This record gives sequence, structure tokens and C-alpha cells, in this order.
Amino acid sequence: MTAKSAAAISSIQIAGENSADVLKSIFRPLGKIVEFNEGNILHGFLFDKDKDIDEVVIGCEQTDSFSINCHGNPLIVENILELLKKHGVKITEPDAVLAYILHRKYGSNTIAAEADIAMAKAATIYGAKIIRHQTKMGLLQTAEWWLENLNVLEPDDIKSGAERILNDSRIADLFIEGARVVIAGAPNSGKSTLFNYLCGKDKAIVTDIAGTTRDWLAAKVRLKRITVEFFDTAGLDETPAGKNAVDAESQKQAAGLIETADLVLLVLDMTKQTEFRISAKNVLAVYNKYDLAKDLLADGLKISAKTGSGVKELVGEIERRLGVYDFDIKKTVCFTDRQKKITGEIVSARTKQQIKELITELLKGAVVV
Ligand SMILES: Nc1nc2c(ncn2[C@@H]2O[C@H](COP(=O)(O)OP(=O)(O)O)[C@@H](O)[C@H]2O)c(=O)[nH]1
Ligand SMILES: [Mg+2]
Repeated sequence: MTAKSAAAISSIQIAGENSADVLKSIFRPLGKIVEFNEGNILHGFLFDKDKDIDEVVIGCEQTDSFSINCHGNPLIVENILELLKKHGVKITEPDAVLAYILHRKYGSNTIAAEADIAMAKAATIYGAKIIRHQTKMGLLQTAEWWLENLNVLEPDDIKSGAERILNDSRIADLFIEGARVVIAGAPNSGKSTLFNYLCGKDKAIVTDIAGTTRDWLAAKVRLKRITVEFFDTAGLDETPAGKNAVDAESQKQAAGLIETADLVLLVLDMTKQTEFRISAKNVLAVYNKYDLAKDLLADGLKISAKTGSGVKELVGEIERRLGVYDFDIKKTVCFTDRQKKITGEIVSARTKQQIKELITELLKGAVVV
């Protein structure tokens, strides 16, 4: 379960109905606890014939799954894997072990099993709460209710319900995975200054020389409700594309980031009369250097990236624009690609029988790890 490199501790997961028997034949306990019962933690040695291989701590997680925590020297790990193989254990990928353990734990409640994996990766506590909600009410309850009432429900009601779920899932994803916000704009408009202010340290170099930021920088910042990864880009058109390979590449990278962003902050320099347009699906214009241009009247968000004034309002507006500001975390959503795919298929299903099969698949299909 741990990386194949040197570490203080490595963890090997063993699962399957004969696991306890295998462990009994290769483990010599040191402590008082010698039974491989659920919940026990055993301390002792793994041995091969009369030779000790390593001192280990074994966690008895379920009757048929255990974690062997050994020393993190790759050679020791290799020796333990060889020992296990000798006793008939098949070495497999962590995903396969996880799928086995989840199936044992949750049976055919696929949504609960998926939640177990997804919660561990959630970017914020709100994300984890959204996921947990789907295992009790939310998605589980909705799908079960559809199935039970299939005879009296109109297919269109289910289909529009599924469509709503997919729409809400897009926002839920921002809580679960975090959002990508790209800072774009003309050279010297203050993109790097804003980026530094938002991440609370001087990560990007700020100068008066246009074109200082060539490569993009990224930093994850916790806002009020979600985690946002901000990207400081080379200003578009900062250098004529094609002038040299590095400039052309940084233009390409900036364009690519803008395309995949959840939101683009377009930083405009209030002291200059330049027009700057950008085509992206979600753009928020930010008027910067307000401290130098207080008399100028401009509609919109006015900030000073240098002094930080207006940045708090900007953060609020970012969350509003992303739709997370007043999102109800008790909404029904999908939180895995598998769930989204099936829910999308429900939207375009033609018959009640198709809908029935898809809902059953949503509830009981195999977990994709
Ligand atoms: N007075 C003032 N200067 C700013 C502000 N934001 C940026 N600057 C200055 O504008 C120049 C360009 O800033 P920089 O962040 O490197 O711009 P970038 O090219 O868009 O990344 C630097 O000299 C900054 O100190 C601001 O809000 N007020
Ligand atoms: Mg810059």
C-alpha cells in the first residue's frame, strides 16, 4: 500500500479468506495478544523457517483482511512479499485489494463503498460531508425511491431529476476536488502581485519588466468553503508568440490553463486605458491598482493587489461565481465518474426498462477503483 521506496514504515495489505491461516504460519508473537481476531493489534516477528525476516505490527482489520506494518527498507518489503508468495499469496495491485475489502464491507451497496474511497480524498470537510450525505439520503435514497416507485413515476420526472443531479454534481466537484482559477491579463497588470497576495507568500517574481512570468506557478489556497488552486500565468500577448521557443510555449501553456479553468480572473490595470478581452466560459474582471486610480470610476471589482484592499470581496465573488457560495451541501449529487456516467445514461434512456436497469446498476454495480 506504500510507495516502493525507502521509508520508516511500509504497509502491506493481505486480504482473502485464508489470510489468517497464512499469517499464523509465518508470525511469532512478542506481545500478549496472539489471536488474529478483528480489532486486535499484534506485535511480533515474521519468520521463514528458523530465520526472522522483520519485526512487524499486524492490524487485524476484518476476519479476512490484515495490514502488515513492517520496516520501510525495500529489501525487507521484498523479502516479506517473497515469504507470502511461498505460502500461496498472490501479489496484486492495491486497487484490487481495496475492491475486495470494500466488497466484503459493503456488499452490494456500491455507493457506500465508493464513498469510503472518495471521502479520504475530499479536499475540504464540506466535500466529505457532501459525499457522506449521498450514502444515507442523497443519491442512495433517490435511486432507491425511483426504483420502488417506477410504476407510478413518469420517465420524464426521473430523467429531469437525473439532469438536476448532474448539474449539481458539477458544483459538488468543486467542494470535493477543489477549483482551478487562472489569473490572466495584460503584462504588468499585477497578476503575480495578486497571486502572491492570495497565497500569502512571495512565490512569483514581481517586476516592472513585462514578461517576467514565463512559466506558470500554482498554489492551493483554502478560501471560505472550498480549496482553490490559483495559477499565475505569463500574460497573454506578453511577448509576440513565436518570438522564441520559451515565449511561444508559455503562451500555449497559458491558453491551455485558461481553457480548462473553472474561473478566469481577468486582471485589468486601472491606470491604463487598454482594452483586453478573453474568451473563456467563466471570466471575472478585476480592476487592479485601485490605490493609484481612486478617482477613476469603474463598475466592477476594484482591488489593490499591492495593499490587499478589496481582495476579501474578490474572494467572496470568486465563490459566488463558482456557485459554491450558497450551495446546499445536502443536495443529491454524483461523486464518481461511474455514477455520473450512469446518471447521464438515465437522462437519455428511452424506456422504463432501460431506466430500471440503469438505476439498479447505479446502486449495485461493481466499484471502479
Ligand atoms: N500601486 C500598485 N502597484 C501594483 C499593484 N499591483 C501590481 N503593482 C505593480 O505593478 C508592477 C507589475 O506587477 P506584476 O505583478 O509583476 O504584474 P504581472 O506582469 O501582471 O504579473 C509591479 O511593479 C507591481 O509592484 C497595485 O495594486 N498597486
Ligand atoms: Mg507576472
